[in-house]
Amino acid sequence: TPSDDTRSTILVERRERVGLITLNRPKSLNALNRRLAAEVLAALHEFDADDRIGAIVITGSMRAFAAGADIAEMVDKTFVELNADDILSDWDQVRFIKKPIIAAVGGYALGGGCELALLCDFIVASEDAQFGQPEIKLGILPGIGGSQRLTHSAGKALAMDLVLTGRTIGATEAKAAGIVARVVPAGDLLQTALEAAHTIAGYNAPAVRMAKEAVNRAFEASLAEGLMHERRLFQAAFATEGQKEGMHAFLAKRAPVFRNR
Ligand code: CO8
Repeated sequence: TPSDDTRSTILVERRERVGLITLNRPKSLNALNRRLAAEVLAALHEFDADDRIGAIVITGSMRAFAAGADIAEMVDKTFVELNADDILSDWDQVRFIKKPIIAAVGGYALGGGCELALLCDFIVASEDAQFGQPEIKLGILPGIGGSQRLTHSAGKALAMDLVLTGRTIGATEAKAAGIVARVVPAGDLLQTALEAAHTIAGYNAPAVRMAKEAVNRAFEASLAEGLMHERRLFQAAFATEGQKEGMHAFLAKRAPVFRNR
């Protein structure tokens, strides 16, 4: 809840069955520092463990989703420090969140900000959103998955272009490239993301988890393995109450009522 808050870099709210995380370091355009990473991850874990929450939205401000890792925090780091006290691998935990996470991206999503959006399950962008991996301009390269996830979602050509030139692209180009699921006017951004999250949160929760897991397998497994995984998950869905409810409701021409577990 917003009031339980010793948090200083994010706002955390519950909107019915949706958990909303708002990145809130406006003075640095939501630059991702250690504290913000810890707070976002803690909020994600809290929502993931809470039966009252069915889906999660991460957003920033109208001006910036996040302008990247906090350059001021990183500037004096050495290889040994980064290697030993790994500020990058904190973000790996996002992968283990079972509930769907939607990124609602307005304004800048650069460097680590673009990578955080790519770590989410899908991106809803406002028309003025800008995506890029400008790390090369700072003498470095993407560090929390950009070179990999961008290549998976957009293909090698655009991934190389963005990572090597550091140029940014707008929401329309990002959508055409498969990075973004939906583009909406800036004023509709949060509402659209929340509505998608509400829709997801109303479905059979075990099936939602399985569906997310199944799509994610496509990134890590061969086609044969991914298909086998999907088949087993499909069969497993028939062990859930929600499958009986969903199908009986359809046949009885009534709306299904899913229990949220
Ligand atoms: N880190 C720290 N501070 C930042 C960052 C950042 N990434 N981005 C912006 N700020 C600060 C600015 O320094 C400025 O502060 P101040 O008001 O005190 O001078 C304030 O935010 C506002 O920024 P600008 O005045 O620059 O605003 P503009 O509208 O002129 O420009 C830009 C906006 C284009 C977004 C510009 O701020 C910019 O280029 N920012 C840096 C973008 C960038 O290079 N991002 C990549 C960072 S490296 C990275 O992300 C590595 C990822 C892998 C590791 C992830 C681990 C968490």
